[in-house]
Amino acid sequence: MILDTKPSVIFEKKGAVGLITLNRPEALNALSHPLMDELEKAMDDCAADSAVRAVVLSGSQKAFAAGADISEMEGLSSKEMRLDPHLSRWDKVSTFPKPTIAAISGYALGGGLELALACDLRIASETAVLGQPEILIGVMPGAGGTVRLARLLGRAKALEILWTGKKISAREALELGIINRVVPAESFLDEAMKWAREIAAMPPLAVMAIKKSVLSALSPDYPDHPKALKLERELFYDLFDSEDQKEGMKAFIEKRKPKFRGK
Ligand code: DAK
Repeated sequence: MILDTKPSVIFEKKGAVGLITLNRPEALNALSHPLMDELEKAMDDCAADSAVRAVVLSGSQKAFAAGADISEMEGLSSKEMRLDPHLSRWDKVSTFPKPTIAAISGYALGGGLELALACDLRIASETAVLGQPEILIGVMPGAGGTVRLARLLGRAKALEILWTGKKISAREALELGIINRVVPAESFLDEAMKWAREIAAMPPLAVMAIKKSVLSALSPDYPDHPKALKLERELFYDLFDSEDQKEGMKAFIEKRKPKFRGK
């Protein structure tokens, strides 16, 4: 028997940026269990490596990801779905401490869009097609799609997308605020890498503290502003114990470029 050993995820370190590429072209990068296992492993590698300061998550020109693998879910009961370890792997992306950018080309549907929504920033090729078509196969988003779209878009727009399962163009997604930028198809990955390198060049402690504070402001655990603002302030104060804060402010005063060391 010949085993298929082709990786479903390709992980490359490109300077300070970890590039994670979904690689199941035969299924439009449908998020199978093996793929999600490999994705989790790549995210763990990025988290553990202090040289990696930002992550770009991408697919192919044709598909970022066309959703969870329908063939894996099709016969499962709700009890079996509940026992599925899939969910923790999704949390890994949404709670990842370093900056994450989804570079979307082609289809980002269902779980594919949810994966992109779990990232911090989204950049899309002008050919990108987004949507939550789960309703069209009798279910609903299960990995954050309803929550994140509701937060991003408000009730009416979110429900329109979720109830119709319609496909949304990159331009429409930009207007709605689902994605940050639309770029030409041929350069979507270059643009994402460029953006990631810019963020990776920022002082990493401040980058991560800002992310932590923004996530806390949006978290159900911190629904009221005073708590979120308190955390923000604490994180802000903490940074004053860092060498990077000293270097950053000193460099400003001395009118030179700061040299940040992540300490
Ligand atoms: N799953 C499995 N295979 C898929 C797939 C998917 N989501 N999407 C595409 N493929 C496969 C097709 O079956 C086909 O395989 P072969 O027939 O060649 O073997 C191949 O990819 C090419 O697809 P098409 O022939 O359909 O290509 P077209 O260009 O004609 O159409 C399409 C492209 C993207 C419009 C179409 O493939 C499509 O509608 N795909 C399904 C999109 C969809 O419904 N996505 C939502 C799936 S449900 C959870 C976590 C996540 C989720 C839920 C819970 N928990 C942690 C609790 C997520 C759920 C979902 O995403």
